[in-house]
Amino acid sequence: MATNRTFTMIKPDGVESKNIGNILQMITDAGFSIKAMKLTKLSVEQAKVFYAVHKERPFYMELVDYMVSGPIVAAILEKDNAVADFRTLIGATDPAEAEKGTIRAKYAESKAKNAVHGSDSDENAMIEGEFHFSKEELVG
Ligand code: DGI
Repeated sequence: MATNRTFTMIKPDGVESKNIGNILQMITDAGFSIKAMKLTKLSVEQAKVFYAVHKERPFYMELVDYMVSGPIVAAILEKDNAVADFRTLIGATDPAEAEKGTIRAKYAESKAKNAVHGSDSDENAMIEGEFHFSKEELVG
């Protein structure tokens, strides 16, 4: 995946709260184009692999259980400086600390139920995008 791409998920709380449309609108208004997208549900095995970097953290199983608790929307997004600009758009992990106007400030419930995921590096964007999508599903 090119370095002007990032990977995102609208997490179960973002779907449950009926904010898929609002969140996608914010993403496209900010200049990102959608290169691949799907509504899906992670298995426990997939969530464990996806969040393996956090496996030593005390909240790991809570995070895995939460991420499989309902459907998610996974997407690959493209824009210059995609990873950093998307992290700015979503705001801090804890919505109480997220800048006003960010996706998490507007739509997240808590540090655990924080509405969206955004890759934290170009390398992880590529790994995470390829984890969820085959080459044929990249249509943009
Ligand atoms: O890159 P971020 O998603 O902003 O944050 P991160 O890489 O530090 O953590 C990954 C995810 O793990 C985060 O989006 C939500 C979850 N998380 C972080 N801290 C906690 C947490 N989940 C629970 N249950 N409790 C936490 O303290």
